[in-house]
Amino acid sequence: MTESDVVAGSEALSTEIAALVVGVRARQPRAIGRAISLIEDRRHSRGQLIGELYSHIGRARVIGITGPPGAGKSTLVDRLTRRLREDDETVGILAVDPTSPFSGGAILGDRIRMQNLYTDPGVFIRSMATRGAMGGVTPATHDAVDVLDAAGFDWVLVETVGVGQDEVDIVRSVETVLLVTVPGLGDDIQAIKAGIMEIADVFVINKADRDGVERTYRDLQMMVSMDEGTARRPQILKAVAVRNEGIEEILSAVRDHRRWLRESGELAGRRRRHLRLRVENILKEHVLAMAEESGGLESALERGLNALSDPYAVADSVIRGVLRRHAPSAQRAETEE
Ligand SMILES: Nc1nc2c(ncn2[C@@H]2O[C@H](COP(=O)(O)OP(=O)(O)OP(=O)(O)O)[C@@H](O)[C@H]2O)c(=O)[nH]1
Ligand SMILES: [Mg+2]
Repeated sequence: MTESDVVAGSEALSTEIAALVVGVRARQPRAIGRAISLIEDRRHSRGQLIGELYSHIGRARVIGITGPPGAGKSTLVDRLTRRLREDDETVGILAVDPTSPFSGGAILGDRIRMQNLYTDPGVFIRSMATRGAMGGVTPATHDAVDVLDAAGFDWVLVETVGVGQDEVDIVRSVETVLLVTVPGLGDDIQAIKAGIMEIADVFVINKADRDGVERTYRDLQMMVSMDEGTARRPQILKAVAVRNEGIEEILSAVRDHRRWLRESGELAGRRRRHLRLRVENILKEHVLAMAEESGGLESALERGLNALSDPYAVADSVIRGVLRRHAPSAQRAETEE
């Protein structure tokens, strides 16, 4: 991102973006893919793209599928998608792997598992690679969900691996969070508890063909009943994704949850929290870009390293630099002092 990118918010809609918008709205896979690439590359025009698409979003049911590595998330996504396709519902899928910089293998695995779906025009599948930079993968995922929503997919399924803060932030943008776990992961439940537990709307114990299902079920039930903080006690379901068992129940739990969100008024609160998170992320990214471009971040850091400034003074001087460049009135006030 360059400085002119940062300040050129109001420039005319480029022909490239205009064409992408038309393509996305027509649900053309190539246009959708290019739109998501533009978002991933963090091109400044992504703001324009989202701006153009924004009046068309809000129709898709956005479901997050998260949980430990290998729990069967992709298999579940595949089976849920097949079931939805039987009812002619269209599905956009985002597989996000923010934790591993080497997600190529996992993505390949997903491709093989979901092979048949790749040729179905009612399904779009996209893996989103990791981004190390601050404000990286989370805003990109939110934007990509918007693209799929605006493309008119009835459902958007977002798969994320792991239980870190990135995942929590990603799945916060969805309507319903499915937390997939497997039998016998005693310690795992502790990990889940620490991280993502409070945002799970439905628990799925997958691989219920394995030993220890009942134990895990009881553990989860106990954990859920002890949590006073949640507005609604999450449902706990069992599934054997490879045998297509429990899929119907999961979809029905998702529909129940969606109904509750609307009837309880919880949806409005979630939307507000989500918007705040998203805007905060964009702000951080923009302010940092401005600091690098016009606030003299690097030279201010140099002074900090030479012990001439403390970190607060470095940050202050960077902010003053940004203001001098971007807000003429602030500059005037400062010179008048
Ligand atoms: N026994 C059994 N195996 C399953 C079940 N569901 C999935 N698997 C297997 O578990 C393995 C991992 O499945 P994935 O769907 O790739 O799991 P994932 O959670 O998407 O994995 P990552 O994306 O790598 O975190 C595969 O070999 C699946 O065939 C199930 O219900 N029972
Ligand atoms: Mg997977």
